[in-house]
Amino acid sequence: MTPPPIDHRCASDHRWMARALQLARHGLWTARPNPRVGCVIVRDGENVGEGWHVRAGEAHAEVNALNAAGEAAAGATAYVTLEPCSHHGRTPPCVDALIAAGVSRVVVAAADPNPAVSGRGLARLREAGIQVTEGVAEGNAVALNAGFMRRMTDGRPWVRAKLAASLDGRTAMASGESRWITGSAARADVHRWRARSCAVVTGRGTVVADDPAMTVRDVADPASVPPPLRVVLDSGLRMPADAAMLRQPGPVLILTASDDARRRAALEAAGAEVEKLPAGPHGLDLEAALLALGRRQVNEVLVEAGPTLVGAFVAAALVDELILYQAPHLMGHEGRALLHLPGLERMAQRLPLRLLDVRQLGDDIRIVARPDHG
Ligand code: AOF
Ligand code: ZN
Repeated sequence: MTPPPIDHRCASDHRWMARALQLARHGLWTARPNPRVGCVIVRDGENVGEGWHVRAGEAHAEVNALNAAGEAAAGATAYVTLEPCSHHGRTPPCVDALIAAGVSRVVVAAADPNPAVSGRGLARLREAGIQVTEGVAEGNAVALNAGFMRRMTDGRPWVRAKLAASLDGRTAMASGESRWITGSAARADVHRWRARSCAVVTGRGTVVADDPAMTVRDVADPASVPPPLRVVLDSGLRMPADAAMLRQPGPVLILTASDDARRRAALEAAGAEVEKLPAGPHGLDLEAALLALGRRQVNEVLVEAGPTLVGAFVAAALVDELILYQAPHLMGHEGRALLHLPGLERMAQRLPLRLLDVRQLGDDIRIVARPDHG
């Protein structure tokens, strides 16, 4: 059978969009809560200007690329990883900039689900006589902004849960000791997941047991990373006001179901913000907690908590991705189990996972898996 003929324009569209996606990834840690977006301006088969969205409040990817291209943008094709915006946000609409620059074609990877844009960007370009091609490398562009897409469509963030265990699935010895299970490469990797997250979530139990800082430290240039919101789920508002988290730079939010005004005042005096939410059957309503984070423009969440809280997130089908580090040790049957998932007895009740990525980091293994919510 002869293979189908190569569509050269289609092949070069994919090549340029791959470059635009590569540029978008430069904003991985800094563009939040905005999406990561990249743009390349191509004229006569040549890259005449490129850019990406660096920080919320600053110029969008298209404007940076158009500025780099200057006059060369006239008659060119713009490759953009997200539908160009049509609204006045913190910056003017990118569609106006593309039209004013005289580009003749715009190739877009993913539509922008932001209700302020949502198809109007593409419509405005077409009305201006610009040729528009959609959906080139769409899956990659959506994956890069899974959190932004989820927040815009469902009002809640994309949730990752990080777990670290021995090869036999234990997270602490019978004595309670748990430092350190994984090695330095795996622990640095956690800081990279934190750096891309708008919020890092833990529970009051972990604050009391480990007194973590939950900051982004172990990356190349930590000062350039906007500090993620550190969130403590604390239904009874019993978090100690002298917790290490409260002495580190960056905002801390405590989500609680308690009305205790005295504790609230003490935590606020220590620098935390406190928000009251409805209670669920076992403490805080986790879905309400995620919606509260969505209202605060949180795209991606990294949950770093103990087996009870992470188990509750998993059991409620609120986890989108598990990041599991496993160290080459056996900690024995008396150690603490990875997740508290009550009520699982029969094989039919197992929670299926789909493995997305398995690799070795230092001496440890990292597994990225997605619960199969069916
Ligand atoms: C684009 N190109 O590079 C980005 C876009 O407040 P603003 O002005 O920064 O607008 C933010 C919204 O613009 C954001 O919610 C999303 O819909 C879109 N982001 N659009 O054309 C970009 N970052
Ligand atoms: Zn824009």
